Amino acid sequence: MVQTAFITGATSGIGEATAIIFAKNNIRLILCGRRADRLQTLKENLSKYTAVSTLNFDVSKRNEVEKAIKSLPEDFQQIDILINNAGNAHGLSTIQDGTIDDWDAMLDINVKGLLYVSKAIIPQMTKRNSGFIVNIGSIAGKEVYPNGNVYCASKHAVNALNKAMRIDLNKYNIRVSGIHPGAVETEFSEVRFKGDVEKAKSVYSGYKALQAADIADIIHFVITRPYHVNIEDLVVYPTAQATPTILNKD
Ligand code: NDP
Ligand code: 8X3
Repeated sequence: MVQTAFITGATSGIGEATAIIFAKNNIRLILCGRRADRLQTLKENLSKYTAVSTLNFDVSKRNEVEKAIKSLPEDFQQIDILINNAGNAHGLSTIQDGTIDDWDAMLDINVKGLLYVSKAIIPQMTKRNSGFIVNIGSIAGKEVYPNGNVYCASKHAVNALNKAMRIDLNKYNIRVSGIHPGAVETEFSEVRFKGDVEKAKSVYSGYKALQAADIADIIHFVITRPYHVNIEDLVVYPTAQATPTILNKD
């Protein structure tokens, strides 16, 4: 049976790479993000493989989320796979120096955004007694590191929600998986360092970081196991990284 996946944060990095591997494996796509131009380009590129619909909204705006999901064309309304991926770090500083705007952004997008999207999609899955939710956490959701404070808190929340979903949705036959990557070379650090490209590049220099396609490949593996198999939690590091702060650089 051809399945439909709803991917948040599909305009770059892990979300975009996941869209590509899903498309090549004949999974229908609902691609989401705030950058409409990128959604359009991705749709043009992937439509040769599969059916693609796009939704342009901000996950942290509850009304936008609800309105966008309600607006899906009829043949995209059944969502079999939800990839809760949208999110970013904003800033990297001590708790005493961090800004409340950055804290708001991380909690609103990484935690509340994930909840708003899930709340809109879970009822159709419980109704059908079937579905798959993949939550993209982070090693920041497993360990706290210096200056990571609120980003780590937001990803610890994702880790908790991943477990909570698995518990609450258990009786509905819904699979729930958390994937927690270490350093992945995407636009993530550019966002964290507010457009400072050189600083962002230095995060991934001197070693081979994970690539977005590595995580997408793992997501695809996880969602293609037989239905009775649920890979509930995966922590994925680059070989050069042992903990959030121990990195074997040249
Ligand atoms: P990118 O910056 O490349 O991608 C982030 C994606 O999230 C973009 O598509 C962006 O789309 C979307 N997004 C951000 N804010 C919003 C918002 N308010 N509303 C809707 N979409 C939003 O980073 P990654 O691909 O690396 O990050 C993807 C996920 O992986 C995140 O949850 C991140 O925390 C997690 N992660 C990343 C790691 C890394 O080292 N890169 C490691 C561990 C976890 P747009 O701007 O168009 O809205
Ligand atoms: C992204 C990886 O180590 O910057 O979640 O938190 S880290």
